[in-house]
Amino acid sequence: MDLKTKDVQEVYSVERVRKDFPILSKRVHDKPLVYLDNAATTQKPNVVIGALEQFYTSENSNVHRGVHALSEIATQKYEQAREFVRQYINAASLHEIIFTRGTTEGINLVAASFGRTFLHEGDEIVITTLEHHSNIVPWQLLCEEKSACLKVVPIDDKGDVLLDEYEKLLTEKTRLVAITHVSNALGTVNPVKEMIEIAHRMGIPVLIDGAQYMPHFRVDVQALDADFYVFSAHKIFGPTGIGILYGKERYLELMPPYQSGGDMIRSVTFEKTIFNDLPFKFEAGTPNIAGVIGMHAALKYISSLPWENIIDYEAELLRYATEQLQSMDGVRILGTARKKSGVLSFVMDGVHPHDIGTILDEEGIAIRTGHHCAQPVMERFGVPATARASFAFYNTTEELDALIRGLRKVKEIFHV
Ligand code: C6P
Repeated sequence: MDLKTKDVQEVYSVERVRKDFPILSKRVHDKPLVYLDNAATTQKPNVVIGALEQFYTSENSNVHRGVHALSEIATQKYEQAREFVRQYINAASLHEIIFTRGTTEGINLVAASFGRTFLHEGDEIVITTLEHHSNIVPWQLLCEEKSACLKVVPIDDKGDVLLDEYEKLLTEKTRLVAITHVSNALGTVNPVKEMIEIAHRMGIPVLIDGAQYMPHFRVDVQALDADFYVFSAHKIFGPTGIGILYGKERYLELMPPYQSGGDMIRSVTFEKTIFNDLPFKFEAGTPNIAGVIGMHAALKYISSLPWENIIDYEAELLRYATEQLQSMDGVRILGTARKKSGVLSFVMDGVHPHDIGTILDEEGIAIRTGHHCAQPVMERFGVPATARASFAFYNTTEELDALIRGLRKVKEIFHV
């Protein structure tokens, strides 16, 4: 079955793009792999695999430490990657780009450093029901430590945040708002620009969890006016174990180091340590150099793609899959927000999501089943788990047809 938007297909050739990802031609259980678990992690193009190999075969060395040739190359590549990230997200300064292990570490860094400095007894942090555990637990622990209060913005039955309630929750005691840009469990795209504006009117800084937004859209942190923005390279076709914390310089300057050790210092004596400048103050120890270089290759790759067409193409994939699922008896989609991206979460009457996942796996189809590290979302919808198909720009309608055939098989096996 073809996509309806022929124009999109003409400008954007999914078949050409698929050739860049070697794993996509793999067979699983002797069936062509249909990879629909992109919200968990994305596949890697040849250029990323090649960049990692090149680094380890001919450039491997530590950064910021040596005067020898290899160390200079590694340092140069590492810092060039930082500049590429800066441009990609349109940050004002290189001082605002911190390499982390990923989204989770970025949030933990802000909770530990900004949170411990600026949160006091009786203060409040505001999050939403849609958050991934990574954007709940660090704030919960911080609030416990500081005798502060975590407030949660409710969502409606479609999975949209209730903006009126959000506004009501903000008070003079709110020290930070931390919200996801896109929900990993439902696919809701939050109106974060509006939410940031509302918080800023009261002088409250905002952290955005961009983990699930970055694979589907381009972000401009200055246009958003986000105070902190975090994401992971592995969800944007780069390696695991590396990610970005963007923070406005004026906040990062006021924040103490998160971890301490090598590279984050200017001088150390047993009496006193003087910290290094930004961004190095937040990068203690030997970093994930290969990861940074791999992430750079991934960002270069995706920035060469026709984004306007990709956004339309992915919207078509989601529309098509939604329509197919809606027409299946006994299947309920969770998350029908005004604006959605990349994710289709569903339950099937009489079948546990894990059984759906196992039967689809036998057909070579990879989806995720479970609570998706978003248990409060599951609770809101009264289910313990869902089956979740999540898309990337390399997926095709043929793959969605395979998913639907697989689900019909599930229904046959379970007689539902
Ligand atoms: N969600 C999923 O299957 P890390 O693990 O640090 O790269 O990302 C954590 C994270 C934070 N926020 C959101 C919105 C996320 O979706 C994730 C990761 C994956 O949905 C793995 S649990």
